[in-house]
Formats: sequence, C-alpha cells, structure tokens
Amino acid sequence: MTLPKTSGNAAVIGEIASFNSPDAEAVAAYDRDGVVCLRGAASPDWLAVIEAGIAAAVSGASSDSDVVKIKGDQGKFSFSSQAWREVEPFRQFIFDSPLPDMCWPFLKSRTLNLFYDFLLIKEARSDSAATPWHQDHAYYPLIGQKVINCWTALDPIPPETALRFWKGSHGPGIVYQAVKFENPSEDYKHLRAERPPIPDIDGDPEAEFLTTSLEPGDMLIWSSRTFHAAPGNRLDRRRAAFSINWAGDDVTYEDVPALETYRDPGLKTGDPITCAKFPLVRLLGH
Ligand SMILES: O=C(O)CCC(=O)C(=O)O
Repeated sequence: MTLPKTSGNAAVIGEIASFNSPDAEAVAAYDRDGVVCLRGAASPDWLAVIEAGIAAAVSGASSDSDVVKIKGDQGKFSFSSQAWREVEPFRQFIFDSPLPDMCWPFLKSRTLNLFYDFLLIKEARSDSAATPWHQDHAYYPLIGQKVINCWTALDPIPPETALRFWKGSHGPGIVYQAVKFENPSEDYKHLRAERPPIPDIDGDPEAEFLTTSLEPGDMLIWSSRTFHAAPGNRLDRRRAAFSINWAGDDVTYEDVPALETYRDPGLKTGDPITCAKFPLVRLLGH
C-alpha cells in the first residue's frame, strides 16, 4: 500500500492489528504497538445516535467548538470538545452504549473516567486540513500513563485520508512538546519548553508506521503517548470521527496552563480527576 506522506521520506509499512473484541490478544497488541483497531465497535444504531448528536452539535448546541476554513480549500473542518455535557445523544453513546466496556480493558485499571469527547469533521475537499505528528498527552494537564483515545470512524476512511501511527512510540513513556496544529513552525500557546522537542519522525529510518482503512463503526484505540498524524481530506465527501478519551487509575491532575477543555478549576495538582466534568464511569466490583 502506498500512502501520501505527512512529510519526509519514510515509508508507511504496516497494518494496525485488528480485532472483533477487546480480548487478551487485542490488549497485548495495544501494549506492544500503542494502537489497535476494533472492527464494528459501534453498531449502525449507535452510529445513528452519534449522527443525531452531530446534527445538534453543528447547529449550535456545543459551546466548545470551532470551524476552520483554510485559504484555498473548498471544504471546512470543524471540531468540538466536551459536547457530551450539552448534547444528549453524545451522552447516550458515552454512558449507555457498550463503548465503556469495550475501552476499559485497554487501561488495566480499577476505574474508568471520562476525560472528554471530541468530534472531528473534515468536510469534502478540506485538502489542507492535515494533522501534524503529535501525542495527545502533550496537551493534557494530567500525570499518569493510563489515558486512551477511542476514535470511531463515522465514514469510510480509505488509505489516502487515514490516520497513521508511529508504532511503539508510547513505549518509553516520554511526553514531547505539543505542536501548534494551525502552524507547526510556531510555538504552541501552552508550550512546555522543558520537554524534548518532537523528533524528525518521517526522517527516522528506524521508525515503523501503522495505518489501516476504516469502515463506519470501526474504532481505533491508542495511547495518549502514541505519536500519530493524518492528511487533509482530498475526498469528495465528509471524513468524520467521534472520539472518547478515557483515563484510568494512575492518572492525577496537574495544575498547569492548558486548554480549558482539559482543565477543571476545582482540581489541584495531585488530585484524582473525578469531578462533574471528568466523571467516573466504571469502578471494579460495582
Ligand atoms: O483524524 C485526524 O485527522 C486527527 C485525529 C487526531 O489526531 C486526534 O483525535 O487526536
């Protein structure tokens, strides 16, 4: 499979390991690679619920949202975070669907906390809406390893618009600097300069990359420390995803500058994150 590159010369070489359920083999592949795919994780009925949520979110129900039109592109891209607090269908999907029980095993945690939801829509021909290499964790005021992103495809996602992952990059546990998405050559506004800068991933001859095509309902699960990137959407149709970010029992809050999406004014450094904004969704034995 030949894919357009984010930049540089390294080839994409592997397929993300795929499973039908979060069994021991799937968890072992997640531990090894930092990403796995659960095929058909969201049923057509639950996808319809998410679509009802999107209709509400894009008509103004979600206050933490943004629409971006890059000069020269025909299509816009838009994103929305923490919409579950305002959009009932998103709340249903997060709390009432099989989703939490599908995601929980990957954290190997006594607890499962909702951190935030994220809706990402790249409209048809949002060619320049590329996502640079980054680790989700670089943006979070969180300490701990047990944070995962569970990203459900809402449209068919062929190789030319698929996410790609740097295999095993979660392994060392290092959090690198955050990149400014709109302009990677400028500093991110909450940059933590004490962290190492992102290495030249595409230029690293040792780096192995993983990707896969997705159908609606397929879910990628990755560690918040796994580097990933994605191209813009050159297709003549929407490329959308709804992701839920979960935290486990080794995670505590760090009171440092970060986007309000990820902060709660009632939490202090060292606190467990459970609060109305980051609720506890599962507790072992209950
Ligand atoms: O789908 C994309 O383009 C990027 C998604 C992503 O990087 C994320 O959700 O963290």
